[in-house]
Amino acid sequence: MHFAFVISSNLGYRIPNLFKNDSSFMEFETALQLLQKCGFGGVELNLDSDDPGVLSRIRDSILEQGLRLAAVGTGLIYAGKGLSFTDRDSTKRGKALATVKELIRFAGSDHAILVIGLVRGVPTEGIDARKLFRHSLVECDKAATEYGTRVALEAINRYETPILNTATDVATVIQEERLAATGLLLDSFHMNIEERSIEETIRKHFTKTVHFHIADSNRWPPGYGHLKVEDHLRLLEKLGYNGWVSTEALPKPDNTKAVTETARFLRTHNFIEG
Ligand SMILES: [Mn+2]
Repeated sequence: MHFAFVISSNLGYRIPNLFKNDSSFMEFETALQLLQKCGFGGVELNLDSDDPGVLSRIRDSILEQGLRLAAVGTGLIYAGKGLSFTDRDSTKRGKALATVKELIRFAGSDHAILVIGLVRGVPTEGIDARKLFRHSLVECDKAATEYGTRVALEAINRYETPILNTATDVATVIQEERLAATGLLLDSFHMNIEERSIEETIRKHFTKTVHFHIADSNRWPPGYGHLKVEDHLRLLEKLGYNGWVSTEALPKPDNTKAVTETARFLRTHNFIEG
């Protein structure tokens, strides 16, 4: 089990968008140094563009800090740019899919996971969201097979999207569409809202789980709410989970403390050394 931390312009350690703002690289590198110092092995990034120059600069910065790219999130394509797999405008859907495919290629070249979360969108009335979303998933799975990337499809709580709220919803789509390169992303914050039991969900879907997000009940870093995140991690460890666990929390109490307090939590419960 390896530990990463999200850096992005919304969740995690919050920095300005790397594609819009050249000076944001200063803040990005400060964040990377802090992760390295605190004992994290990797970083998860939410990206909303496929500009090759920026992507290669991102890769260089991560490697320079001795970290690994754990995962690439795509939610900002929707949250920041308003593009999604279920938009009523086919041009917008096409742009969302093309960007995600390029990011699948980028992730694959570093053996990183590609996360499909909110890029599914929030469908408006009269849209066959199920059909559109499944079409995009099949396309992403093909690209992932081609580039040797693994796609993690996330169950997201009902307040953010009506599409695939539970782990069972996600597992069903993967099975029905025979997605070979796609597995589940379980997130403690979303499971706390949608699932009857977080532990039972982990056990039931463990063999298809390829990525894991942690945050506490209030989406603050673990230890700030009322979830027993340490029990979820202990169970993953017991089951032999060998993938990444990324902390995807709000930058609370502030950017730095979100990282240092998560590291303290992981050390206290003997998940990282130091
Ligand atoms: Mn998540």
